[in-house]
Amino acid sequence: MTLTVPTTYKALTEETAIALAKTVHTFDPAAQLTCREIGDGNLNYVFQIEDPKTGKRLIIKQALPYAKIIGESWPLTLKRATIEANVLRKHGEFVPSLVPVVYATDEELAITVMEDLSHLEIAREGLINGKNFPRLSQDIGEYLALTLFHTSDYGLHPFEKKRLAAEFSNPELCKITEDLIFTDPFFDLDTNDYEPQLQTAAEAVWSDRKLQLEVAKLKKSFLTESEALLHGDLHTGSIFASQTETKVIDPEFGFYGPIGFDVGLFLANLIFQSITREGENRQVIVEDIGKTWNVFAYSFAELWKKQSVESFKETDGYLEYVLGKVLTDVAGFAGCELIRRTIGLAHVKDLDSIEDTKNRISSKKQALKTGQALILQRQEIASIEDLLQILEEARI
Ligand code: SR1
Ligand code: MG
Repeated sequence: MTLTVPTTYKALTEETAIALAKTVHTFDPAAQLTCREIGDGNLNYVFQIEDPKTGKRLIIKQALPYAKIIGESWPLTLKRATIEANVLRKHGEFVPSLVPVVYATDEELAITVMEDLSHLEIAREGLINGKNFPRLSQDIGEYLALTLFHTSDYGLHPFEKKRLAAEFSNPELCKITEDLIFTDPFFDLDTNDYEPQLQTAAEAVWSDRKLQLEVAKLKKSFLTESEALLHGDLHTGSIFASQTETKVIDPEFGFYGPIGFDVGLFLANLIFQSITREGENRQVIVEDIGKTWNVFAYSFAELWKKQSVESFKETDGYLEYVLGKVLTDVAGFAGCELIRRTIGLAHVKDLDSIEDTKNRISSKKQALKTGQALILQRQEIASIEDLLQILEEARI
């Protein structure tokens, strides 16, 4: 695929990032600003600018015209920078304390200037190091309920909802998800990446006809259900956290999709932790999984009762039907995320960083087994306890 990069686009350097920061923020004009490139994601550059005298900082994030994880052979639209900034702004209307402030954007340079969050740490890193974040499940449960309800037909006039769905059309980034989460890991393709010890387990995924049919159905939901403005890539690497704060970053995959997708991706990334931990430490994560769902479902139901614009909102059983469908989807989407992060192109450090080979392979096999079980048994899940039971039964 060829891509037209605007002639004015130029990749920032640390020097040009500083010059840019001076034009958009109120640093002292005489300040000797410093700059570090701190991006560790798959796609973008992230520059942190600081005035060492005052400690004042900001972030300039720049999209590259290709995927950093692969290189220039994988062109990628720069429009994702605008999508990301606009999702942050839209979600910020409903959860201002849970997303960074966007100070400025430049569409042609594909940059977003935003609040620095380096007093927090990436949740995935902390969790891998055995930390717990007491606010994480409460905050993410609320983030999910508020952002998803208020951008859906349950909370918006249909004209505004359809206007937003058009504004947040994000075909190129959705295609990555369609391929990397819903297609490639379920076929024997070169894009997949796994250790030789997982060959038999990977072949079992590729030859399971029932699993393929269920994944096809989940992919169809992702392709066709324009329910709410999703974050689109809500894993624990997209969340900054501390003991007292949570901030969701990086919604460049944002688009109108099925509500269960964001919830499912987040829960899957907690499930990786439930696989790698033991004893009490594991129990904390299991409780976080349950609490995230319960906070989400309770907050969504309260919003529905108090603010829904849907004519059928008081029809007996309708809210329960909607939340029941979301929970079924959550299990399925979480299952796909568990499988793709284990044998697909983009992995998670939670599993890859396990040094002991036997332990790492066994954890990866458990992730595959859990993913398959969640996808195949999702129609039987009537409560979060049922989902947690599936995690227990898949333990190796
Ligand atoms: C080529 S991008 C690979 C993965 O990184 C992003 O964070 C998304 O999860 C995507 O699937
Ligand atoms: Mg990201």
